[in-house]
Amino acid sequence: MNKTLALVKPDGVQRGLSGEIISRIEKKGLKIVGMKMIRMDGELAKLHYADHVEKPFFPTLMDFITSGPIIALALEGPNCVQALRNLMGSTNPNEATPGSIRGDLGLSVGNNLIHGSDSDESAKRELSIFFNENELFKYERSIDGWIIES
Ligand code: DAT
Ligand code: MG
Repeated sequence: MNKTLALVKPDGVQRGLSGEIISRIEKKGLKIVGMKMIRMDGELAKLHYADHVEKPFFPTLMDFITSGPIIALALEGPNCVQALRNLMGSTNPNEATPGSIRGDLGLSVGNNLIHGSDSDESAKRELSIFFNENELFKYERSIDGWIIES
């Protein structure tokens, strides 16, 4: 089963929205197979956002993402990369549809509450930054048959 990485960003933690965000992920049916609270440092931020290091907004992004603790989640489920991206909504909360996390809870692109990997390839790379193999759990949920078509 494919995996993806979600981060509740510092604004989500500070605003007391971690539970709301994680709840939406759980209600969708995605399985949490790893979870930890950490504070990213500059080195981790550069590694995680390697594709954005040259972008004009990178210094702001770096300050923001290292400004407080985040919650990292390893998620599993069929098409979980796309499923999470759909739950998140567009990068800019002003363009994200109502019903999505960013569309319902955010107002600015720099404070958009949640990260989600954008492809299976980035998910693999990003998960390996935040989790060791022994921090990822393999377990069955008895409700899986009601969520996942066999
Ligand atoms: P996403 O988080 O939807 O995958 P991204 O990978 O393009 O979006 O960008 C990473 C983060 O950088 C994004 O969540 C918020 C910030 N960001 C992106 N574009 C921005 C912009 N034009 N101005 C300010 N911050 C931006
Ligand atoms: Mg991205």
